[in-house]
Amino acid sequence: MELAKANRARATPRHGGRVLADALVAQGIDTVFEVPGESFLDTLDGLYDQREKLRLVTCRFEAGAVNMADAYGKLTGRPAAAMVTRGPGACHGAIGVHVAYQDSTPMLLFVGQIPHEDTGRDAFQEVDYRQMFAPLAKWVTQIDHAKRIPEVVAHAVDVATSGRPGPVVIALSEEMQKDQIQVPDLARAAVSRAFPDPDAMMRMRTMLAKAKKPVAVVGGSCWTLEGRAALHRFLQANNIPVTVGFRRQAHYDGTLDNFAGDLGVGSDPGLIGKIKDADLILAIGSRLGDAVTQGYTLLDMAGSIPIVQVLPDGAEIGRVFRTALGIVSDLNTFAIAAAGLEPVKPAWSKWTQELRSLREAQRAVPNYQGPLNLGTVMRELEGLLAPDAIVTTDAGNFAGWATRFLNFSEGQRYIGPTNGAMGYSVPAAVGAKITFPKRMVVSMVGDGGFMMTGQEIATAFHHGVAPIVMVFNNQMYGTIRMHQERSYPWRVSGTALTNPDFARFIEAFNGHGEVVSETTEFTPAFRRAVESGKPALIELRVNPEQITTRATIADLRAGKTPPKGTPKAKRAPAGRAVEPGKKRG
Ligand SMILES: Cc1ncc(C[n+]2csc(CCOP(=O)(O)OP(=O)(O)O)c2C)c(N)n1
Ligand SMILES: [Mg+2]
Repeated sequence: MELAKANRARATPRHGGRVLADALVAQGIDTVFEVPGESFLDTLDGLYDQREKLRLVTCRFEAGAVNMADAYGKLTGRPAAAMVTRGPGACHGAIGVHVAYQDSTPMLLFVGQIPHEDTGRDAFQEVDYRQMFAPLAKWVTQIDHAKRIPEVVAHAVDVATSGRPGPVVIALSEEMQKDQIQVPDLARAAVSRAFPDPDAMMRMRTMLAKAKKPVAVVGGSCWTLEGRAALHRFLQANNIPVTVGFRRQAHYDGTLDNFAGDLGVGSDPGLIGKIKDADLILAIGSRLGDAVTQGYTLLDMAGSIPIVQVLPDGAEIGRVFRTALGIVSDLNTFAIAAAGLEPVKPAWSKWTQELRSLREAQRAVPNYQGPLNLGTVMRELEGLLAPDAIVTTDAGNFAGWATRFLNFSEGQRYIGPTNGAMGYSVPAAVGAKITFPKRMVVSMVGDGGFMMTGQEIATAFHHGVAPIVMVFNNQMYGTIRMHQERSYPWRVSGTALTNPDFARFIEAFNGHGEVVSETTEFTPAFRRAVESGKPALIELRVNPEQITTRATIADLRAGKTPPKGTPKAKRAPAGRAVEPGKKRG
């Protein structure tokens, strides 16, 4: 109604930039993350007029801006917009499009484009975005005529949020943003959510009733509060052991008795072994990708363990592993329908207990070498996180500490790049905190990942929000060092790092810095970080020898002979002794 009135009352033409800003508002977008460029001055001007309704977040790096938009999409299930300039801006931002694509996050990315009349001249910063983003985005388009703006933006939102959600890239020809036109705004389409076929739901129930060892694998995006609650009701009522997919850790309440842990990188080998004994897999929202299925080996492709796979896009069902039953549905409506089914009489309580006890055994903290026990730190963090805390993660071995030792409870969220992109965590935390300023937001990141996009902490200061960043500093690209030691033991090549003083880095912004070298220092440091009310950084001085939660560098080298020419001093298995990096002080 309001829109119709505004359309009738609008007597004067608007420039394309303003039409775009109005179209975003009309489609329910409320946040734009951007790094400016002269290619979209008119759009920035349009956003100025809509500043009451559109929060404009000025970022420091396009990858950061797009990752912030991804975090917004992951946490709300709705798309945010990101805006970057042509050529270089689009290239920097591309990583975030890849994350959103692989992670099924709804998002709109606007790219300023060169003047249309110069197309094909290799003009300044010219790129053909339809080609560049073709394999990265769900849809790529370009607006060359301002009168098409409302239509394209409306369709872009529909594409980004329907079926398997994903990113849409929209290039904006420079001159059409300046055109003065009269065009009505378009309302949001009222599209109902796809419901599961009731017959398929009954078939699933029958399969479940026959099973003796079912396992659920929960993943996917755009879960609502209602959908999550229904999912928990269904899985609890049937006492089904629940695993979560890679970087989807908080999709299920880890404190419940049927939570069995995560399937991903660095997961419990005991749990992975047990999945092979299952006689029914309920893949709810999980694409059963290579991280979850341990490089497509966990299940066999012919489907000897029957798989029920629930996804919003039928084309994704059974993509690698043949399914016994595919259910095309919005995940939330599926969960609501599943919760409405009469529970079967589960005959597998021992099986559920067995899997749960594996999880509990994994959470028992070993006596790790060195003064800082990260297992204990994670267990303590569990008690320090607010009930509605949001934890963001990066790619890297450090991430294994949280997934192994920390149980997330129902109100908490955990987001990270399932596509394994480093540099995600800090911008995601800034984006999360801007989206939910009242919630505690904690970023976990390695020293490698932090130095990729840690400067986005400046955006937190600029917008007055205070996330807490935990930097796991092992002075190396630890994950790659791990692979290196497995394939080429003792030959450390291209993986050692020299770092700044991280605490002083954040203090340079007038933020709060902490250094934690010993286990007992962590809890007070975290509390001080929270109490400071400022963006905070806690550097965790990690023992580089402890390369994963389960292995030391010495373990990786065990049984192997040092290659000829390895100096005597380096033959010793200790990571600290061999790492050429500086002594930490
Ligand atoms: C953008 C990007 N570049 C490179 C890689 C390859 N890679 C995966 S993990 C990793 C090392 C991560 O180092 P760090 O952040 O310090 O975490 P750690 O593994 O040491 O805990 C690298 C280089 C990647 N996944 N993403
Ligand atoms: Mg590292």
